[in-house]
Amino acid sequence: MAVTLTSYLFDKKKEIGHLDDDLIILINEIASATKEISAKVRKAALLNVLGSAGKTNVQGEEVQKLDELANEIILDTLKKCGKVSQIASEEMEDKVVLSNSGYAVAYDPLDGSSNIDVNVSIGTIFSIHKDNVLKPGREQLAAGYVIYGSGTIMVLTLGRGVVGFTLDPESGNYLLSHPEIRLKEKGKIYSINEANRDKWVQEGLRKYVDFLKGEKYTLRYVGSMVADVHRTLLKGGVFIYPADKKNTSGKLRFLYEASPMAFLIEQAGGLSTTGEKSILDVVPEKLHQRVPVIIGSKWEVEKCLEFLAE
Ligand code: AHM
Ligand code: MG
Repeated sequence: MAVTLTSYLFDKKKEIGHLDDDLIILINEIASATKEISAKVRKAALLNVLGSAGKTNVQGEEVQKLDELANEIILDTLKKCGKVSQIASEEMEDKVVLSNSGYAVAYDPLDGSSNIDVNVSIGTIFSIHKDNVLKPGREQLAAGYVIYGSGTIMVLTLGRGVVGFTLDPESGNYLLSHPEIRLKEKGKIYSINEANRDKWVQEGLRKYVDFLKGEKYTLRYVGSMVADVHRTLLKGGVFIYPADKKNTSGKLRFLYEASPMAFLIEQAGGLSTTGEKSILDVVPEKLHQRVPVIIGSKWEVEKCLEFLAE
């Protein structure tokens, strides 16, 4: 019999101390919101929601109509579910404070926006803390993403390994399809926007990428973090968004991109680093702060650190 997300969560309650009924309800509510987003993504070209919303977000990036729609679906769900203290979103300048205690959720409603209009994989990323969103990644109680690819898959960690659920279009349920996601110790793929090579601040990074080429690695770069991390989790290798001359702390945001993805990668047996320390040890000061990201298989991340230290 297929295991639904809900039955999986109730089953894990005995093992995982912090997994209480409220957290289970919250994760289920987030899952429901992503089902709605998945349906909109699949029909986007018919709903007239493709293209730009005609404005820029707090980071100065162009907002897509579907970004806005996805943000509203999740925001509405979180506000109504009664379990949430704080909400932070890539699409909102300030956090929403609902109460002093409860679960704090940071999310990127639709990551990889530039891929929306061309029907390439995009995703929703979420991170759950106790009470306050502005906390180090290591204190996350749960984190995950939903990839809207050829199928819709939710990948989740509760701090005890990583599992995946595939949305069954017939029953409308997320069903356990990846009971244990473990990263390979070493892969064959590197994933970085190499067009920025001349702008990278560290010479060691250029040498590292050249080294991987010499080792016969292949390059895969979707430009949707969710898709690039999903592939890295399942096939191994390394995903990097480094600091460059334009983005001096990299491009990816800590709270709802780097921190949840680093938690998933480390929980699957991989490593994460900013180049200086584990991404999970960064203490965030600002809601939308950015951080360099190097995540993936242990061998590649350790090798990268060796090159950066030279
Ligand atoms: P977004 O949140 O505005 O979609 O931007 C984040 C995305 C990531 O999904 C992806 O890894 C990165 O931007 C790609 O950036 P670039 O086009 O500079 O390579
Ligand atoms: Mg994003």
